[in-house]
Amino acid sequence: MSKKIILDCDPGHDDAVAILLAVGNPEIDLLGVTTVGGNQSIEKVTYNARAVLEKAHATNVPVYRGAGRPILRPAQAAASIHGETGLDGVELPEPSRPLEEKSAVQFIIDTIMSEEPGTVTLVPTGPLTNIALAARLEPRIVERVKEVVLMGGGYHVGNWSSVAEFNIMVDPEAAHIVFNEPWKVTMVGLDLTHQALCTPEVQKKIEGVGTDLAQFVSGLMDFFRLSYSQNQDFVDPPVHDPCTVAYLIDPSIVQTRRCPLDVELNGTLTWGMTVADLRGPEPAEDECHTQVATKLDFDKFWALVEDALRRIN
Ligand SMILES: [Ca+2]
Repeated sequence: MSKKIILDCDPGHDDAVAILLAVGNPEIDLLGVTTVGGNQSIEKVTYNARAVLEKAHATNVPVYRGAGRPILRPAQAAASIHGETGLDGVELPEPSRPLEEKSAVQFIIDTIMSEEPGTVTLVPTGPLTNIALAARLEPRIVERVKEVVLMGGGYHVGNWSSVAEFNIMVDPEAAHIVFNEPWKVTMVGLDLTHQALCTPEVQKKIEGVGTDLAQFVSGLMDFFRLSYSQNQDFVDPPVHDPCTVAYLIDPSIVQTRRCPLDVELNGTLTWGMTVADLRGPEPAEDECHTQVATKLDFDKFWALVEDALRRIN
């Protein structure tokens, strides 16, 4: 049985790969893509989401526009990593399917409330604004959702400050809401995603798929490599967001550890830091609803991405 997901994203080079993995893998039933202001403005990332789906011939997937700014704080974009368009480095096709009228938050609520309880997974790969607003507007989604598997945070590292990761730092209040609701939350943070490096060998395999789409992904990776080497001191770029989808397709690809998890809102140096309590033995499932991703199976992960690209067309 395929897994129903809503991908809540801010494309974004790695968000684009997450979309393609969700579209191309038969285990995933992508109910919709919702967008949130993050890597770039809400207008730009929404256009990008539609264009990536167009590129993947997935015009059956609806796109809903979400929050353009965080709950309390001013918006900030990641142009240093994703460029002025949010998807610099490639040419995007004109989306043929119109944007949906309904808001992203309403779509998330309506979908979870109308599908069978325990069947829809939320996969946020941008700031958590939409997810937090949905939980506040319709609290019943918290017990109806299957789980939340998010890209964000890190238990040992940051990237937007020394201790905070971009998605969480942009809207820490939203992250606070998401971590503190009693649904099952898996944080796929930087500790994990920094293992998902697009090495030249990986990129060659992607190009070996031999399609226009594979070339498109390679173009994204060229730009991502350049921006990560210039701004984050990486040789190869970490492709964060598809790690969430890979975990849902095959949990053996991503090892996890249950632990209490929260976000710092008030620290003068540490706001936006995700705080994982890793002391003591791993708590039992009924005692702890949050977990962090720890170790990636690199080969299996990239094989899944390659396989998804082969299946599209
Ligand atoms: Ca993202």
